[in-house]
Amino acid sequence: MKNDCHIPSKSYGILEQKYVETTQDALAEQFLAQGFAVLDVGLSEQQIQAIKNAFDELTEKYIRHYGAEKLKGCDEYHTVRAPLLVEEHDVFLQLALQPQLLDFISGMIKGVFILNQQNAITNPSRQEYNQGLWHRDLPYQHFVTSRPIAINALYCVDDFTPDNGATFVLPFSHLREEMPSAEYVRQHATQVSAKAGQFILINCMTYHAGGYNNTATARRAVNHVFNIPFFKQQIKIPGNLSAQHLTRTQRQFLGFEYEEISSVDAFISQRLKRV
Ligand SMILES: O=C(O)CCC(=O)C(=O)O
Repeated sequence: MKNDCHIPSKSYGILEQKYVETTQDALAEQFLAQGFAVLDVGLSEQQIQAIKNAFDELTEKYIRHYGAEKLKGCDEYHTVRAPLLVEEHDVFLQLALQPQLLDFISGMIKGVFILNQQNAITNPSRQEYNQGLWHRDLPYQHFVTSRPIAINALYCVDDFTPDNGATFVLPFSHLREEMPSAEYVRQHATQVSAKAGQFILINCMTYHAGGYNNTATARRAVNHVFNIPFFKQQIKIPGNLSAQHLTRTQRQFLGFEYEEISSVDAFISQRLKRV
C-alpha cells in the first residue's frame, strides 16, 4: 500500500500532463498504462448470488455430460466452455452483455469488437490447473500494439484473495514483445485482489496466471475475451444461440454480423444491401 502523504504533488519542467475527470477515465488510464484494472459494475448481492448458483449447477451438469475422466484426460476438467450458449442459465449471457462492461471495452477497443469466448473457470483447492501458467490470451503471439485489440474481462464469482489464488499479472508486459525474465517476474508479478461481482480487466497481451489456491474451497471465475472482429471466435456463437431476443447491438457484440461470408455472390449482395 502506498503512503499518499509521501508522494510529491508539485512538479517542474512539465509542459503536458494527462487529466482525468471521472473514475472511468482513471480506470482507463490505469488499464492503458499498466495493462490491467478492476471494474465494479454495481451488481446487486442477489445477482452475484444467482451467478454463483448458476456456475455450480452448470459445472455439475457439464461434468456429468462429458464425463470427469474424459475432461481430465484432455485438461478440460476445470473449464466449462461457452456457458452463455446454455439458455436455461441466462445469467451468463447477461454477464457477457453487461452494459458498463461493454462501455469500458468500447472505450478501449475503438470501432467494432466482438466476444471471442466465455468460459467458467474453476481454480481448484490446493491443486495445479491449466490457467495457473503464465500466458497471454492471444497465446504464441509476440507482437504488441499501440492500442488494445483484445481484452479479457475476468468476472470474479468469488472474492479473489492472495490465499485463494487471485490472478497474477505482469504490469506493463503488454508493451513489450518477449516474455519478461524470471527475475522480472519475481520482482514485478502483482496479485490482483478483487471482490465477488467485480471484473479484472486484462489487456490480452499482458502476461498473467491464476495463483495457487491454498484454501479448502474452489475459487470461481468467468472469463470473457473481447477482440476486434478479425479474430475468429473460439466456439461459434451465431447458430448456437437464438438471436430472437437480442438487440441489433447485442447481436453485433456476439459476432452475428461478422461471420465469414460464404461466397463472392453473398459478398456482393451484402454490399448491395448497404447502398
Ligand atoms: O483463473 C485465473 O485467475 C486466470 C484466468 C486466466 O488466465 C484467463 O482467463 O486467461
